[in-house]
Amino acid sequence: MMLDGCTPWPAETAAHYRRTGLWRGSDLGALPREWAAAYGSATALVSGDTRISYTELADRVDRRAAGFVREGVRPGDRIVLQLPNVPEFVEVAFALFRAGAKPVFSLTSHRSQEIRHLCELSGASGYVVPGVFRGFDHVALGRQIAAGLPALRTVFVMDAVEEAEGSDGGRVDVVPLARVDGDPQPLPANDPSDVAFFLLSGGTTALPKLIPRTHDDYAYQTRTVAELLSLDPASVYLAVLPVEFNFTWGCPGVVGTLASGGTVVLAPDPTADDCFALIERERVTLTSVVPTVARLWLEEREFSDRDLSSLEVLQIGGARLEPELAARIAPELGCRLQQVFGMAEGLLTMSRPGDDPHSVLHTQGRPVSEADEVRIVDEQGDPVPPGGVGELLTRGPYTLRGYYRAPEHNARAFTEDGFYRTGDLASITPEGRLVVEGRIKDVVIRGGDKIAAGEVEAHLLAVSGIAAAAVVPVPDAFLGERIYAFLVGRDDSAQEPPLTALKAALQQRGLADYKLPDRAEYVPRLPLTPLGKIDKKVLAAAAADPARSRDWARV
Ligand code: OOB
Repeated sequence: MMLDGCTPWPAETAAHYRRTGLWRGSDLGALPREWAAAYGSATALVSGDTRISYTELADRVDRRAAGFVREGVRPGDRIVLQLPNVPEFVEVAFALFRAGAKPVFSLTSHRSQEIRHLCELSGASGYVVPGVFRGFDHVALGRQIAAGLPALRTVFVMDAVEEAEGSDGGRVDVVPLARVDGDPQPLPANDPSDVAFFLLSGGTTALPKLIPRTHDDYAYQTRTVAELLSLDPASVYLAVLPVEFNFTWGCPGVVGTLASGGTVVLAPDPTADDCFALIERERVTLTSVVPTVARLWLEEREFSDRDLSSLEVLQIGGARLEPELAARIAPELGCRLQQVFGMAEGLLTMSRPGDDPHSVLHTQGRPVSEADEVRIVDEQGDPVPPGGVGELLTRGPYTLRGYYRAPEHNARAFTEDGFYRTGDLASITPEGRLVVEGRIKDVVIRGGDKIAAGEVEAHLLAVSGIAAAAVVPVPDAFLGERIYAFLVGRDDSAQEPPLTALKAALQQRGLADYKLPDRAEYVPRLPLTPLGKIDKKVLAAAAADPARSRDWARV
């Protein structure tokens, strides 16, 4: 049974996935103990000078799970988890799985807008935070949100905090993670078909959506990708991107590496300095980055004498990888490139070890599962001729059937027969490899971060002086894309806030920094399509070509 508000796979499909051995009745909460039995004193996690063995990890997870239960966490509870790349992230996530609670993976860059929405949508009873991180006080945010959300009872804090009463009058409990500890106790097993945790959607709508990932589907995903990469106890994975990103958490990432008996090294940030040093020191064999980070690393490589010879595979995904950049990976970093196209919603495609060099540079490889179904369709939803470009639809054993608590959005985002409309444009080569050709969804992909245009527009409209707003991507050599906002001011042009004021106003509203427009331009009006919608194609073309005269603005 899946948590209320989720869409299960149809019973026959689920039975088929079980019969064919894809779904094996996994319980993510039970994994650390199973791994400890298999890999014992081997190193599971490395963070700074801290090294944690498999046995220690399982012990910590058991003690924390007991602690969460003592603090009132119950099976089915949703808990927003917002921690950086530290061992506590892994421990807390597995402890919550173990306690039957469902962590909602949020980004550390999320601020009050995102966190309040996630808490509200998920009905979270708890919020796990670092304390003050990169100058931002997450405890204060937790108190502030809890004041308006009675369901949110506890803020769990990684760093030591003063247990002073906050502005909420002490209604929310602020509990240091150090206190989330107890003698291990028997806890009920999880239903493998139930939600284990929620990932965030890159989104197309004004408010981010939650993606339920089940125990069975995620165990299947991580196992399949780990096998595809032949991971084993000698594998050392460097978690460079935030661990809560599906790419880092399970493609094969943290979970796939631990399931294989390997070592996960947590990088505090993606800088070449830090990461090259960790690759050298820990003899890292595999890591995954977005194209922007790969570009940074290539730029830094010539100035670094770090020994990167242990690195076997660099996975690159999350945004379009230019073939020019792809071609530099093997010669300049001395490792194999694996292209990864993926999404928090499920489907993953990857190039394979034996693939011919041309396809590794120019395609995003094949779906990782034999059971992944992909369709390329035209605007009417009809299949395009072989090799043609169209929207990519998919369903399969680890692709969601519905967002959490979003019936109306689900009716649009899925076909009647359960295919997820990715919003990506793709074609398939005669060899069955996917080539991402663009997208129809209204999203900016800035350095791998996904920004829903509608979300930023809604906030811009709330800024005084703005009558209309349209956000489009503009190509950028370093970040891939940046955020370009076209704005129509209210009557008086003296009232048009400049970019710095706009950014400040959006930050003031509590929007995460990575969603702030990089450029804003005022126009007399926004161009419309014949159907009366804002013509974003025209805007995107205009944004990309500053020299072009903006005739449409005067139409
Ligand atoms: C990954 O997941 P999300 O959920 O942050 O973003 C998914 C979207 C895709 O729909 C596509 O628009 C874009 O990101 N994308 C790519 C891409 N990989 C993802 N666009 C072009 N080329 C690629 N290789 O981004 C994600 C999740 C798991 C593994 C890897 C990436």
